Amino acid sequence: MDFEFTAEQRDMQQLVRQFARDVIVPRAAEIDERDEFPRDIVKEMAKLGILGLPIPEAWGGVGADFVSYILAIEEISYASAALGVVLAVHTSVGTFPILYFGSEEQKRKYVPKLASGEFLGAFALTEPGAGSDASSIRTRAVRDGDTYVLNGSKVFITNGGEADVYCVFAVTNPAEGSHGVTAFLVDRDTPGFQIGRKERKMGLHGSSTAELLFEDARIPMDNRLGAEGEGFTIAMRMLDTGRIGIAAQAQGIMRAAFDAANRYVRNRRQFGKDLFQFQSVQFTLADMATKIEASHWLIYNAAFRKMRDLPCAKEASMAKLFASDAAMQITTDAVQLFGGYGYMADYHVERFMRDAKVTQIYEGSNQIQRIVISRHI
Ligand code: COS
Repeated sequence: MDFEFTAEQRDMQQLVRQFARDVIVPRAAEIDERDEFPRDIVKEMAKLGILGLPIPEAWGGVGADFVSYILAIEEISYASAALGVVLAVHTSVGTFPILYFGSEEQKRKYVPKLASGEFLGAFALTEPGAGSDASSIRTRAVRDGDTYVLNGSKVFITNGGEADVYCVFAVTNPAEGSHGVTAFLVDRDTPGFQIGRKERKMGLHGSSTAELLFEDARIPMDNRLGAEGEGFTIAMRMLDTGRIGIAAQAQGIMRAAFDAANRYVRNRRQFGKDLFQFQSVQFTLADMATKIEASHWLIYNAAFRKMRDLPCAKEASMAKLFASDAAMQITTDAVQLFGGYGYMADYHVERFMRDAKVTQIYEGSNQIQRIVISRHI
């Protein structure tokens, strides 16, 4: 087993790290406070190729490997978890489904635009009554000649309202349960498709989370992704990969919290000593560093397996479960080390803590990750 990143992976990490530190870090607090989608930064990311990193050059992407992509999510999330999820959702579950399951025509129509960042992608599975229990979705797609008529709604859709194309899951055959679900590519300007309520969230301010409403939206046959009834498998396969990205997002957040805490305890004096000189503080930092290291190996093990086309569903769920719990613990500990200052917005660690929470919830709650893991063992 090779434990080193390649020169190309390191170069990519360096490039994205520099961009994140120069362009995103100075704006991160403002993005959080204004809670507005940072379109200008997303455009800058597109110019650098970040929105098409793991997409083959033949399809307009950079052609970087999957590990480089995961490193990029981590670096962007270190600076802003909100931008980290824009990237992760756009790529893992917005672009990959088309690349892996799309017809040649669908790939030609969408992938180059998504890879260049001209288009932003999104993934719409969750509904008001179907979150963890994804196969109980109700959005209906009824075939009518050479179109499907979509009715229903989706909630909590990342990039909702900002994306140009949505991978939407709907029931084509209610008698078939999960085998009656079909995937569709829905263009933003489809008549009958509207963006509903935009959510106000605990964290990830700046990333868009919206409701999607379908009222007799006619989707051309050509926009059905994969075969009828293949939708649930497509969703599950894409989430397997997506969860590695969310784990990397958690990794970026926890590293940012650790670095902030590690700096702070060397400058803060109480009882005549630097905080760092108290053994309890050293132990807290030691625990944080150990969790970061363990999480790193789980994530890169899953990413290497995915890169080599080896089964990775179990490893992805383990990485997401462990990294998100570690991020929650580490950001909470960071706030505690900062004391009263940690609770104040000016010191950023409270933002890291708010941002970390959702990584335990979305792309499958950690209870769902335990279901996936236990089924594999
Ligand atoms: N890859 C390929 N196929 C898969 C799969 C995967 N990872 N997971 C399940 N399937 C297939 C199964 O093999 C099964 O097919 P067969 O009936 O032919 O055997 C079918 O899909 C149904 O699977 P299963 O019976 O396991 O479905 P469940 O209803 O029990 O649900 C979980 C499985 C809980 C894992 C699934 O509903 C899930 O992941 N829920 C969370 C959804 C989620 O992450 N939402 C976040 C959305 S993005 S914010």
